[in-house]
Amino acid sequence: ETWRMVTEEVDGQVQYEYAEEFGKRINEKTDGQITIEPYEFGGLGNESDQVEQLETGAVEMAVMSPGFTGNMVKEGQLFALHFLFPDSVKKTQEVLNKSEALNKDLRSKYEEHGITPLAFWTEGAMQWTFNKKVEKPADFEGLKMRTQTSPLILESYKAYGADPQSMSWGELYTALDRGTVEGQENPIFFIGDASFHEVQDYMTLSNHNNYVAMTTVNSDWYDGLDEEMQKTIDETVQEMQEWVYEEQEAQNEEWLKTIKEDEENATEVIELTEEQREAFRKEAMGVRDFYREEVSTVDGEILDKLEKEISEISGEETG
Ligand code: 6CS
Repeated sequence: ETWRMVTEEVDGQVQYEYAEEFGKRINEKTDGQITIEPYEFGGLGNESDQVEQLETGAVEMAVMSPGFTGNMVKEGQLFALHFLFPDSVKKTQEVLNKSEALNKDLRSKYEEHGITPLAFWTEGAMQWTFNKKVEKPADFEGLKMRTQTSPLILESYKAYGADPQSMSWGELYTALDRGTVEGQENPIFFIGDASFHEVQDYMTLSNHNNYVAMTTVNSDWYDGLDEEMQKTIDETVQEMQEWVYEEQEAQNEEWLKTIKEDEENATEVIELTEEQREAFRKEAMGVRDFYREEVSTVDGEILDKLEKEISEISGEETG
């Protein structure tokens, strides 16, 4: 039997490597009964098409970013909130592993749409790239910023005065090159592997958020599997949490060096000081009220619970 697993990234990048490793493990554990066919980004359309494919059962499994599901599962947009998770990527992963708000409450919100997230994991801290120097919120004024499709992500950039627009990453290199957009956010490995730094002059190390991805399955398909098979999947998903943490860490470290050393496509790397980050944090706080009050159907309870869990794990104030 073959299960299809669609990803939003290409060969070598974290999500695709994840799908390959996951498939290898499932194949071994089932003595070759199950083969997982990973799909690179683009093979089955763009990120939003892939959400639909999982929802309808056209594919069994997917690695999916909540940033493309915001129009469907409103609550899932909490991942768009800047400075919510701990500054430490390691602690963020701990929250993602342990949080009941995410693994139980948010999961059931996704299940209302036929999608079951089995795990949440980070692909690393997100950074910004631009065609100009950006070090303070005022530098965002009128800046054309590319984002994923979740409305709250756009809202987060409007809070800095930017002019955000959503698009698939498949169109992003060309859009940056032509100046259709002037900046974007992503973890460092992705900035490097997708060559965005070639068409951007500045990279601001802001650590304003973590990139979170989900291992998801079509709910009806998963519920129809026998218990033993569900257990095999669940166990493997759990094992993979540690594996993918190390994979993203290695890729992010390696790419930071490569980008800094790339003289042909020189990128000025600016590391924000804590004081500079504080100025962004201040502007970003209002977006939490917007999430609680204005994003329809959101009652704010999941975010309240998550904020408590975050401060328990990190010992840090989340604002
Ligand atoms: O920027 C994006 O939309 C893409 N970034 C990552 C890290 N993975 C896939 C996603 O589509």
